[in-house]
Amino acid sequence: METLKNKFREKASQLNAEIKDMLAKHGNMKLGEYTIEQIYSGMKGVIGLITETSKLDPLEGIRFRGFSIPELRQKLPKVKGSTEPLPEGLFYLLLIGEIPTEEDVKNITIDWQRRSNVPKHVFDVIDELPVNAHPMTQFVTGIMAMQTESEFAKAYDRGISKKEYWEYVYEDTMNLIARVPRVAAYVYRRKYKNNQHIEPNYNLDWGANFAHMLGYSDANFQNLMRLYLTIHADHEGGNVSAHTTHLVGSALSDPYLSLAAGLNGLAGPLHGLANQEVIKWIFQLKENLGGGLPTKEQIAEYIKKTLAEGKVVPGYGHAVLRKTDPRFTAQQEFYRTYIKHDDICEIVQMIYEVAPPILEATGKIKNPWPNVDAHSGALLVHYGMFEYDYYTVLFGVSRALGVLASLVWDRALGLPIERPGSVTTEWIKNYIQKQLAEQNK
Ligand code: HAX
Repeated sequence: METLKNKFREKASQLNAEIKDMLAKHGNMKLGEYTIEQIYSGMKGVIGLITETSKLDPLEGIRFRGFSIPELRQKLPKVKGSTEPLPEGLFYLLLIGEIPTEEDVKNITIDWQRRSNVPKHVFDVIDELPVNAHPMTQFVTGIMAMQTESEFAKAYDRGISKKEYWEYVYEDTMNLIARVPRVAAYVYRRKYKNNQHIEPNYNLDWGANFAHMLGYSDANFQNLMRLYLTIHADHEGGNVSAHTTHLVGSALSDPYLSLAAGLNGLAGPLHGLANQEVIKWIFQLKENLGGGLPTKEQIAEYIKKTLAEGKVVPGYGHAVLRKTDPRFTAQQEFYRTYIKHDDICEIVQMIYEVAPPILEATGKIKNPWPNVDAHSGALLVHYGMFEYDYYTVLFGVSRALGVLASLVWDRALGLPIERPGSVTTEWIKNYIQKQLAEQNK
């Protein structure tokens, strides 16, 4: 508990000294150039952010502090009898940069249990929303209502030194992570289970307790949650949810406001909402064919129809990745280990065999391979969670780990308010004319 904070203090002070020295010596070194096309295509490939927690390689996929997903499944502490890592361990790794011991992880579990009380008004505010409001709307509303608890906002209001910012952001981060599963589970039980809520079980770890509060007692569902919450946590800094949390935090909006903003970005269908879209798309495919398992030919036809209607094939493509997402592969392995046979998971596998050449043949899709969202829903359906419009909330609970660990680092490194330049198309046109005139001289 205090040891984690002290350990972070040490790491942050080391890195601050290194950055200061590096900037003094190499601050003027050029990193690269970018093109006009990159500006019009969402700044892809333009390096403009510092994110310490993870790095995405287009071919290899994500590495959390240098560790790949298969390495983490091996190295991070687990509960006895489980093959899946505890998300508490991933959080420690993201924050501190080292693989934690079992004791480090146990301390985090206990600390989060201690901090997990959600004030009643948060549930009251959620209850004011119509029950048919999207689960992400209810979840984010709950987080916004919980902003009354922000230690950072209170401390800033009292007046604190810049040097102390990270300490309060750390406290908010730990409180938020402790509390978001409770809010998320409340939304689930309110919307789908007649408001029959389940009290937390303090004998369980963070992921298993979340599964319990959702109403799932199967040991393998608990394992799935541990894996799910670990692999969805972080994907370097430029994705919409991470970048938004960082950007809003750069104005010194507190972690509650920053996380809520990031989660609103996660709720977009090109980002985290793709996980619900995948299952919706598969259910519609099955329905169109009158139920049962489709053939590969039928799946190919359905993909072509989706493209012809000007829609995206959900779960495929990525802004950075250019190969199968290792988060997809980890879920495939989970299926093979724990489930072995399930119709929807088999359809996911068939889509994986059929979709990439069709997507590639369009000639414009840069990455025809599946991303994390292509598989996650099928596993949830297997364990009885059919309510696919809830899936992005699960993603959001996990994403809180990564974006909040980064927010603590942002304040510890004293990163300033973010303010990239922008230009008009008129400006670009004039710039091109000037460059061409220069060249023709
Ligand atoms: N189906 C159909 N068309 C696709 C496509 C897909 N799966 N992926 C990309 N394209 C299209 C784009 O819409 C774009 O078309 P236009 O030129 O007509 O605008 C073209 O191919 C080039 O896009 P790109 O450069 O390959 O991809 P982007 O970096 O612009 O977008 C996306 C990346 C992930 C948004 C995109 O691949 C997509 O829409 N995929 C489907 C939705 C999805 O699965 N999103 C989840 C991504 C992972 C994630 O963030 N999870 O949270």
